[in-house]
Amino acid sequence: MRNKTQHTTCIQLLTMVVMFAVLSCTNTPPPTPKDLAKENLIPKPVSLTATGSSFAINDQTVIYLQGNTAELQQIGNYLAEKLKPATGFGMQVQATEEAPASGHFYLTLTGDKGQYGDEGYELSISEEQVKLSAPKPAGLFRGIQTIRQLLPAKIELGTPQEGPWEIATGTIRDYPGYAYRGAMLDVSRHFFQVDDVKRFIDLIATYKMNILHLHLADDQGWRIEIKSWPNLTLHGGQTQVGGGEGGYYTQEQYTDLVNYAQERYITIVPEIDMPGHTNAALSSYAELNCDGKATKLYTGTDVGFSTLCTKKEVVYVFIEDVIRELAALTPGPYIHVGGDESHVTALEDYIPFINRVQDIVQTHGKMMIGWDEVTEARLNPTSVAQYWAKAENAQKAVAQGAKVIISPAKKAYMDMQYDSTTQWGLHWAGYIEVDSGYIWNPATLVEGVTKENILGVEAPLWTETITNMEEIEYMVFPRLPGYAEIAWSAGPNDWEEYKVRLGQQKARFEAMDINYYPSDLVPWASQDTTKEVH
Ligand code: TNX
Repeated sequence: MRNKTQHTTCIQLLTMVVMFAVLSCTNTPPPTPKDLAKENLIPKPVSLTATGSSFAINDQTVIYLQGNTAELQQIGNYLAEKLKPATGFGMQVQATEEAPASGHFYLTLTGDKGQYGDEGYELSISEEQVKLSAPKPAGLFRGIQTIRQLLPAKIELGTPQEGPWEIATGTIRDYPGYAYRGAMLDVSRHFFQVDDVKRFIDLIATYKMNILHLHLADDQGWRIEIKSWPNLTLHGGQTQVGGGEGGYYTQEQYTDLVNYAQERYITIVPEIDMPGHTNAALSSYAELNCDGKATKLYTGTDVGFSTLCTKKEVVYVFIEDVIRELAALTPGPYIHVGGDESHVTALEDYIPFINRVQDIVQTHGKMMIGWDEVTEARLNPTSVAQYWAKAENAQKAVAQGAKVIISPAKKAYMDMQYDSTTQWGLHWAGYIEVDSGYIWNPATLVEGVTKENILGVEAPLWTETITNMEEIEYMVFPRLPGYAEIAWSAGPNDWEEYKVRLGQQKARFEAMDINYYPSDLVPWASQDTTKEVH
């Protein structure tokens, strides 16, 4: 009897020793208490519940994928590439049939759309696992942006940093309020190289935008190669505002951009502005002019002086060729035909012109988008008007059964200066400080144009005064996260609450090397605040 008790005590002791050894070997500190509800996410998610603890990424953490498709693999790799540089961890990506053991990421496709739609996701974080599930791959991609923002800002740096790499526990359920959430970049007034456009794509992807509208042709330059009309780029692409050397994208380069965007679940909407804003084309091909004479290249910033000769058949041959080639390069559903500020096109010529162009776009299997002036014509219900200036044009679109993209110059034009001291930009629509850019609601902006009529929100950056990436970033940040939130969250928005979250982005902007405007209206947090529960 005595012997047996001794034996039991011995085993107990041994077990304790082994357990202690195992614990000290794996050296796992207890999870840090953290409050998911205190995280500063932009855009703000639809719902969030916090459970008070944390998940820690370590050098053993794997990104498991439920399923083995190339698309899932690519999304897993994207997450790994975001986490590897700063953590210095291997971040392996692996397909798996069953739920993984403790300590890992788990990305799953649920199939059933439910409330989540094409881009929604559920992120459920426990001490054991970060599980990201979505009906569609795009939802996983959006959810990854949330994961990035739940990690310390230094996760965005390109070299290994000290951990810990902890994520607060709880559940986030999230999906967008508007289907179309975009930014526009004018590459005509000043040309920007492929790498700059890629960075722009990465920046907008961070805030869950899904559209990049490229303004590819205007008076100052034609920027996309059209093989059947080669002079458009050879001649019409060779300068820009101020007389610099301009440039253009070959079809190959453009396809590279389209693919780069697509991998980030961003659709490129290409715009060829017409019948006005066409001097680069009119200078490249004499026959597009009513007088048959090619114009000179233009490097100024006036608008509204040029027009295609709408009465000439060759103009429609030209448009047919351009749209055909552009449609072939465009997996997305839209082609933007401009249509704005055609001040030297008579209205009786403008209307049949737009009607005919709309038919050409449709013949090539695409839906037409035009600036709000196109509502003068007969819009088909699949066409979309982009409201920038005239409220009654947005109402006309709705009356014709067409949808509206909301891009009010007074609120959403990122080329508008913040205030009178801003070095770049214009102010014809007013100054747009960071608060003013955020305090508005697309669904109540124009009487009679409600959420059901609105496809989404887009913030354009015109580049008459913008010449390089640093200047682009200064005009875009910090306003863009606000536009992204307006489009994603689609609810009533509260500047006092938002400005705190925006201020917390400072460390992230800096880690991403973004040249942002440090507005006095934003309470910039001097460093990543610790979100630990005390
Ligand atoms: C108006 S917005 C324009 C552009 C200019 C912009 C400058 C629109 C449809 N047309 O041509 O670049 O103002 O802010």
